[in-house]
Amino acid sequence: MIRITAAFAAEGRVSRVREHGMGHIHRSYRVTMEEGEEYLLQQINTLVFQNVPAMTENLVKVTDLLQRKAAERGEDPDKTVLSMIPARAGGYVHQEEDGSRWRLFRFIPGVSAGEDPDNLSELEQAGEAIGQFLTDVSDLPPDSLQETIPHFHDTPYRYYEFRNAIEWDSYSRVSEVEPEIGFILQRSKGLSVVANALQEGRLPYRTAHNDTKINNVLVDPESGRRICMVDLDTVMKGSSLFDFGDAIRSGAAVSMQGYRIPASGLDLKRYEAITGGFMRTARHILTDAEIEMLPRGAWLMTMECGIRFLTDYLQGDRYFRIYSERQNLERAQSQFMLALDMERKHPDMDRILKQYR
Ligand code: GN1
Ligand code: MG
Repeated sequence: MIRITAAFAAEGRVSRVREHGMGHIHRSYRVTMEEGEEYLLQQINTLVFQNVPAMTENLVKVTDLLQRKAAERGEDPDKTVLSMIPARAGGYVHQEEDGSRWRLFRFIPGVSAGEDPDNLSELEQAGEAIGQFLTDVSDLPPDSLQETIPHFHDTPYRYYEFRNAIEWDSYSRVSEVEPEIGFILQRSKGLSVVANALQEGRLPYRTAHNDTKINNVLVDPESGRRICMVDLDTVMKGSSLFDFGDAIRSGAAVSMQGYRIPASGLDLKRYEAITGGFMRTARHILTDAEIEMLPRGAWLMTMECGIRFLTDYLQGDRYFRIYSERQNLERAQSQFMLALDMERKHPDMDRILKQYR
């Protein structure tokens, strides 16, 4: 790690390296220099992000814009916007002899939101951060960014991949997951409602973050205020429904006891906190149709995520990093229970949203 860090234009000598975070995709390390400067060293998962140049170009565009926006607001961009440190050999990506590819960010001190899910004001801050992000990047036309992961939130396509995984059954796991498969098949029509609305122009495409898991929001541990969004690799053409939806999926869920399988439910207080924050910073850019469909976005992101976990389980856990054998199945089960609870609570979700229009 010391040698790899030296491939970048970072000042000083490394004094400490620690593994950082629990992301499912890249491997990240927090690097502390003798003088106290800190960086985030990241090994890019090139199985997931196959077009590293496109991903890097997007990142440059997005971080440049965010830095400008932060400066306009009178913030110190170094403290509130992710920025990459150039590689000494040129560009922003360093390739090792073994083919692994690395990049270095300035480290932004802060903690991930959602660690204490009962902290409603923190969830509200996270909602605000996501809405602010969407507003900031609305200056970038959706087609000005490249597609870093094809079909990322193309739910009908995710469903098609899931059907293929059942067909192949390469790991003989299909018979074990019949109830989960049935749950998805029953809901297959609903999976294309948002995709159709986008295609037919009833919902606008926007530049979106697309991976707004609540722990991708950084907050200041002292003041509790939002700092920024991290994990910007999937910033590209998307929809406000995806960003709102994934925040609710990940930040408003509460784990439920007493089931045979891992189960989550929707906590309406957490939902309200995130919704209130999000609407405060995003309302003015959203169309009526978008606002109306936000709760459906939450359900859709939950179903889609469950389908992706289950597909990965059927395909032998190639995508999401696992720490135990059935973890992707358990992750999927928990998403489906959450989606089911959202179906029950849909009227409440609508009612709460209306208060913030
Ligand atoms: C992945 O890396 P992480 O954990 O922030 C995934 C998201 C999923 C999430 C589920 C690029 O995000 O789409 O919603 O796991 N990111 C990518 O936990 O696939
Ligand atoms: Mg992450």
